[in-house]
Amino acid sequence: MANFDITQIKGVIPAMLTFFDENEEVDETRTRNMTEFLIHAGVNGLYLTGSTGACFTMTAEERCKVVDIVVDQVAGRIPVIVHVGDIGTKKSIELAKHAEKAGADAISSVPPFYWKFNGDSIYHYYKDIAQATSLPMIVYNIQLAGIMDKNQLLRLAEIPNVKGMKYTARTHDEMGALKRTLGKDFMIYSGCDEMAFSGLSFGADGIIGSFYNVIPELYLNLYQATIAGETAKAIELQAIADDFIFAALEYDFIAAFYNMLSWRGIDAGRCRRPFHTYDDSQLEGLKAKIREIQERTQCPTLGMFEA
Ligand code: MN9
Repeated sequence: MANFDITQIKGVIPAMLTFFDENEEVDETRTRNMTEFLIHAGVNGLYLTGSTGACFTMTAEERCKVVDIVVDQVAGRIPVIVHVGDIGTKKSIELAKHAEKAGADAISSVPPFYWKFNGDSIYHYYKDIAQATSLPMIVYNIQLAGIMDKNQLLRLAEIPNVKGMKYTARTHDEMGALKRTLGKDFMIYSGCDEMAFSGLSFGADGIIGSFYNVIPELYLNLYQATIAGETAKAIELQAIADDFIFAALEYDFIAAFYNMLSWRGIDAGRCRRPFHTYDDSQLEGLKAKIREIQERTQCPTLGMFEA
């Protein structure tokens, strides 16, 4: 049973990494530990088995296993969204049904990709999945992928059970217009961590992204400052976050997250290939950059990374 209504899902929501052991198998202990770490940091929800969670490297059974572990560990304390996207509708429906049975609060999906599906096929993909459960569906649009335009998104928003949108883009004019058109109860989540302040300023109810795995505290402060109207503070925090993100983007950043977590004292294990597990010695430049940003800004979150 879901514990939260979609309108209660807002704030800072990490697109959670998936944790593996030395044999690249889903690691239950590490998954539970990371869930606790994020809850104690104060995050407002979790987004599971998305692209940051390496879902396209995993079998359906493995994805379900991650959902079962995290939902059990969360135990209703914060909302859980499960990404069920895949290229096959039938596969996504199975993942969606499992998410509902497991006790997730919402599902989400990227559109089917690889083949260039037309608007009708994409519409039916979402409709079929949304009808398969009673959970709210959060459509995931990556503007840069160029798969769905504004009219297509508005059409999807008419499907019963489509109650929100994760919108990843570096410009927010269209996202703001969607929010104004679809209204306050249609939830919009900005999905570009570099643009969190902008997204929130243009009406997003929350932010879902990968960097909230490693610097959740900084983004919680940014979110609070933004909703409190403390613009100067929010912009300053976004600038610190951006320096951090741009440093990480020099690397295979999803892979580097596992090392970064270990610098915060969390045993994150290895990542699943083709994500390349870095040896710390390959990331000396990144470590030095984080230290430099911390010394310059005195940001307490960055102070939690071992020097
Ligand atoms: O979940 C992520 N976007 C994509 C949202 O994966 C396309 C972001 O968190 C990015 O990883 C981040 C870095 O560019 O903004």
